[in-house]
Amino acid sequence: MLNIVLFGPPGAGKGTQSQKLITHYNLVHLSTGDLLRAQIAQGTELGLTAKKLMDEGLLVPDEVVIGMIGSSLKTNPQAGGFIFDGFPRTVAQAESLDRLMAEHQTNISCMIALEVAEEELVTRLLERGKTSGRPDDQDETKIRRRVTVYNTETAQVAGYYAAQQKFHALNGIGPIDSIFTEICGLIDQHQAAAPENPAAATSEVKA
Ligand code: B4P
Repeated sequence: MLNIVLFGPPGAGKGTQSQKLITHYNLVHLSTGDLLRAQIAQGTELGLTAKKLMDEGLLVPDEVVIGMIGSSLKTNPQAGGFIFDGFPRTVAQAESLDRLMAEHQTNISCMIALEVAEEELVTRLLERGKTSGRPDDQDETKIRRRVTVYNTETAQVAGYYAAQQKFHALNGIGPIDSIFTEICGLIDQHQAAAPENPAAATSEVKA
């Protein structure tokens, strides 16, 4: 089973690349941002609480997003694999994801991080804000707060996967298709080196 964590600051291209990866590898896309926005659209109590935090560029509590991911895993028992987009964003979320994966007799294959400088992130998100209708994309102060939250609360999640030899970083600046090709190259190397693959004994993943 192929389970990818796509990682990076807001606007790095996680959602954009996820759309291409789910088609290419036949994966189920689990974006906590999309799940939260669906709750907001339905006007649920959870959505109302999340909206206040999201509009300010702050993280939603761990138990909320962990619960949503747990439910989504249960509702997709036939999935050949998952792409986690925007999750985990804290070490507590990463630990919970490992537990959830173990309950489903699987594990995280690798994390792929897209690296993009702050000024480019701000430019991209303000541009998206012209059409997305997302309040968190329309105000530069809030965008910069999201980047700060990423740097202070989320970036350390990379170390969690690095300790498991599952972390890979890529330059997220450049044509979307070129970045996609690079991500696929990393995933394909990982699959070739996976223990369940008979060719693994002679394959090695280059970080
Ligand atoms: P998300 O929905 O995850 O939003 P995001 O970080 O902005 O990423 P997104 O995937 O939408 O954008 P992308 O980089 O693809 O989170 C929103 C909020 O929800 C968070 O702030 C938080 O409040 C809450 N939340 C979500 N998950 C949570 C969790 N696990 N724990 C706690 N809280 C959580 O793309 C951005 C733009 O860049 C697009 O317009 C795209 O066209 C453009 N772009 C992409 N690649 C490009 C490239 N190579 N060149 C030029 N432009 C590019």
